[in-house]
Amino acid sequence: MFDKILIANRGEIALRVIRAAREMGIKSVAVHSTADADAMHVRMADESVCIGPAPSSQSYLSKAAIISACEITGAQAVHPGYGFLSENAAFAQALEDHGITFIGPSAEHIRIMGDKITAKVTAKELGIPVVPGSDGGVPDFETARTVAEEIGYPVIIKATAGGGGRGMKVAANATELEVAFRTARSEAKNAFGNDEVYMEKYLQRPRHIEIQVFGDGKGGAVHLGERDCSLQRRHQKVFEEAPGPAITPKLRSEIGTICANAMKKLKYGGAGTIEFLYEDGRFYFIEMNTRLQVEHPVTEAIFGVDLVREQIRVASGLPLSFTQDELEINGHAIEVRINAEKIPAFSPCPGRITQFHAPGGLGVRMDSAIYDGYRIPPYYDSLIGKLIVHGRDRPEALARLKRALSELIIDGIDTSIPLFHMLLAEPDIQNGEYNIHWLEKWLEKQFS
Ligand code: MV4
Repeated sequence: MFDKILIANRGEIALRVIRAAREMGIKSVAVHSTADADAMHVRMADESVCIGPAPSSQSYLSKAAIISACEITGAQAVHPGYGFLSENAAFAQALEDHGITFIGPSAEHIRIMGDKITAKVTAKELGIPVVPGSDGGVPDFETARTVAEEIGYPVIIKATAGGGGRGMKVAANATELEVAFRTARSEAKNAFGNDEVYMEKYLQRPRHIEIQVFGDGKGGAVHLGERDCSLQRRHQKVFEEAPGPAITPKLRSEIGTICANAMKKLKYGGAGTIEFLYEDGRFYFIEMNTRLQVEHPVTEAIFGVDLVREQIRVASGLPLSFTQDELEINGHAIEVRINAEKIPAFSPCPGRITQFHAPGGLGVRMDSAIYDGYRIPPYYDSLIGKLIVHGRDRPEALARLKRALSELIIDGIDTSIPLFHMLLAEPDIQNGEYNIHWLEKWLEKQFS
């Protein structure tokens, strides 16, 4: 096992990793930009190194600065958190070249899943159900029309190099297809410097369901059920829950087994998330994330496992500390993302927090790096905390969330907290009846 690890991240996820390390008797090294000298992750780590100026391109994204920080401090491994360098194959490779362990999957697995077409082809070969569509890139409009006639309208055109929903176009018929195809290509070229696009059958009212997987890197793998992350605004998740309200034990076991078996065949190592669209009882693979996700705590709550601890164990060559048979779902968990944003425009709202009080009590977890008097720097993501509640069932989790939100005080800045009070009053949310379009439609109704 490692003696010391470096956390190449900031904010709540840096604290999350430091906590797991400390419980395992591992020393932690924080890295920070000049703008984060007073950040909580710097105070909580055993050691810290300043790695550059405020812009992340010169600090949290600087591979050379992070590798130097490892060498200065003697850190044997790096946990990348999420975002920043967490899915950067070149970073994983550079660490390996310097004899430092990347706490995550192999550079090769990151690379495969980072390319949307390769990921989809690989998923299909591994037995994962995928959305019907083109097998690879669509080079011209004639091909696009042939594919569309095969799979049937509506179709969606996606940029191979896209992500986070950017560069997608929907076409309902052949007339729309011509415009959609040409627009998608030119937008992809402009946005990503790569005009390759592919096509899929457009699913009209799916849920976003993602399966948590974990591999030991040696051919062993398990799944930890699903999270329903359908409540999104502009491809930013807002509210996540596990188990998914629409997923039965039979569906979970079927798709979970498929995913775990696929990870065994790949010899995947570490935490991963396989994203699906789910509609009318069927799952359709869309992409795989080769990192720990923001919403991992809802899975931790219902399974009672520490996913970061498992990541560190597997990276050091130890086996997972549980088998599939030992994993059992206990109750229901919900996470809401607390952002420093002004509703309804969702405009970032950095500034000084004059007062902070975290909620507590049974089944309440607040992961945040803010404190009284903390000044949120304007350079980074607007996520300032996550409130996670766990109850014996979904109604109890909802009641607990409402209660915990009523205790939470964040003064001095605008946050997304009022949005959650409103959401919890909605019958569709109380009944778990929502899909990927619900939130944007609701926001339209509320605020226009
Ligand atoms: C789709 C889709 C419908 N049909 N693919 C958006 C982000 C990217 N990861 C995949 N996305 C979608 N792909 C097919 N074939 C609808 C979306 C989509 C979406 C997916 C998940 C969560 C929120 C979404 C919001 C709009 C569109």
